[in-house]
Amino acid sequence: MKPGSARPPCRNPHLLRWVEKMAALCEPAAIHWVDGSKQEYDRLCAQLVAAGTFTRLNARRWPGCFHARSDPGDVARVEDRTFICSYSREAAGPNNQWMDPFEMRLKLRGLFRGAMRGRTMYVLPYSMGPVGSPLARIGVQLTDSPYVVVSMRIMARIGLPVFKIIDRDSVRVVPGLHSVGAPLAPGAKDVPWPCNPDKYIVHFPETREIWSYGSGYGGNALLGKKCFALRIASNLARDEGWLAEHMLILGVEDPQGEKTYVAAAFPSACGKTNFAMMIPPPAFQKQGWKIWTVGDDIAWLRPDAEGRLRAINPEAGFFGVAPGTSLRTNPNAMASLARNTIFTNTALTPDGGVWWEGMTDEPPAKCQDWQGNAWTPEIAKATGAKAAHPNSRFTAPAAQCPTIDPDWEKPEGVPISAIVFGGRRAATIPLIYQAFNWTAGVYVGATMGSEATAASTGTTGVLRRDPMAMKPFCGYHMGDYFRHWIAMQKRLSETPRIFHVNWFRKGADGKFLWPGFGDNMRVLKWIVDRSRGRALGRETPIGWMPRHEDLDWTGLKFSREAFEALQAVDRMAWRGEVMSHEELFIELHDRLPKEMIYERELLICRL
Ligand code: O2Y
Ligand code: MN
Repeated sequence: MKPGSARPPCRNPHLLRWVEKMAALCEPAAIHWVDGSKQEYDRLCAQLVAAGTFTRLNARRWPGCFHARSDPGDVARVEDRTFICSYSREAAGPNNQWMDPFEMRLKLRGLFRGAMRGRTMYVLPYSMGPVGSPLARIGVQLTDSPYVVVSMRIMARIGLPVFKIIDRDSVRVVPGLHSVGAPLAPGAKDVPWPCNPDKYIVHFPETREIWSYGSGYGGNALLGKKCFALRIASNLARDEGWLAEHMLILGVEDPQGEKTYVAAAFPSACGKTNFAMMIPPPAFQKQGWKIWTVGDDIAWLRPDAEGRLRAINPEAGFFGVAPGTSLRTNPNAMASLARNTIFTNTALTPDGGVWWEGMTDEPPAKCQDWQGNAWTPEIAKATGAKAAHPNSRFTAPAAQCPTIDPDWEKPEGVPISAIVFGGRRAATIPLIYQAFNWTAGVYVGATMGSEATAASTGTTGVLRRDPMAMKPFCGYHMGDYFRHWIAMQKRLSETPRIFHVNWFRKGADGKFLWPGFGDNMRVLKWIVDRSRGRALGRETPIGWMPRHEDLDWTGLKFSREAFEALQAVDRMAWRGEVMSHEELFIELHDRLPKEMIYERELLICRL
């Protein structure tokens, strides 16, 4: 170990050797073994304040909260710099950017050589899922970013309890090497957000490794989230017979106190966090309906000994989009982020608070925008400048959510009765329908699409096929992924029912046809009742649909005609839709399971 290193709190020889090798490559000035304690967190936050990376927020209004401003060139996941370096290009599939793993290793060795000079290398052990849960998996991230360490303390379970598991069970660990790619020359002054314009987010699926270079932001840098819990875990899941999915998990409690758990996959920026924390309409609350939150972004689903699909949220926090989050749209998120939260790229108000577009009806009279410039509503009017970056985020502990499910950390997970797919579609796709069976449901998920918004790189309004919301996250060939989904049915004694929702259908006047938010509860109730075999529906060419009388309208006037417009299946438009499925299938043809072709043909016949 380098001089000045603390003693490793871990004896695992593989881990010790790897840390030593990576330290020899990256040449950090010191090594810090992360214990995960509150004292360590406080020390690192104070260090980040001193470095100018963090601003401590007004302790009375925002207790325990910090604000960070990233480099303007490091504000989001970089899909075009993300690689799946499997041994063969075919294994990665056309859905991933591939590079020869030997070439990539050579490239990375060059980039990482001396990359941590002048910085501390943190050895950060983390558990995705409750520590010790049979569904949890362990990773160790080496990083030169203290911002990443404190963020990971919110987003995952980290530190000594994880080292203990590594020592006790000699479990296989997913190694992740991360550097912001900004070595410090002796005596050089650091910048508040070091990073490198050259970015590489690289996954080696066979060896389960992650190498991330150049970014300190979100999904690029907090390796437990998208890199491990989705891209690497999707490979683990395929090999081990489970599912690693881009899904929220919620529990619906009915007036009798019976809980039904639902997992839902919506593409990025389609309201997963809002849905996961939904507050039912007053009339439903009065009857005793309640929504419980298990997770807002990722679900690991595995059949138990009885063949029941069980799910855990592998994360421990929310990395939510700030703009649009308010007491009106998501009071539970607002309560979750009211303390002990890190805000990145939001605006900073003169009284030491944070603000973002949509947080309040009235903007502050003045503030500093996400880049530290003076911002006023007048400037915004004249220039269109946003106070907060559209992808600004809050990193908040999930345990602070008022609706966090009492069983959210249950080691065996919660039983899943329904799976919901959804996207942002202005036309054609009805509010809600149920797939006829598991394979038809896999087809529904495989062909789902969404009209692009700010968080992704596409232009607004352009339809992007995003199978199971996993396009940016499936760490292998999407055709093989569909095959794995189909095969999962055989492992299940009871298959969850599969549904598709679209909260975003618009009328001829360009207005949304559905009020959304709490009223989504009406749809969720039908989903729960269908999954429990106690609700009626009508058969249509695309699946089972509720009739007007099948939804509970208590407290909302929504006419039969309006509902029929929302649920209309326009056969001509659907034929166009099915034709466009072919584009996706052609792209995946070499590994597309036959079942997908059959399902498409059946759908065409029904239309
Ligand atoms: O831009 C980023 O790094 C964050 S992306 C993200 C964060 C939380 C949940 N989901 C996503 C996503 O892109 O799906
Ligand atoms: Mn996501």
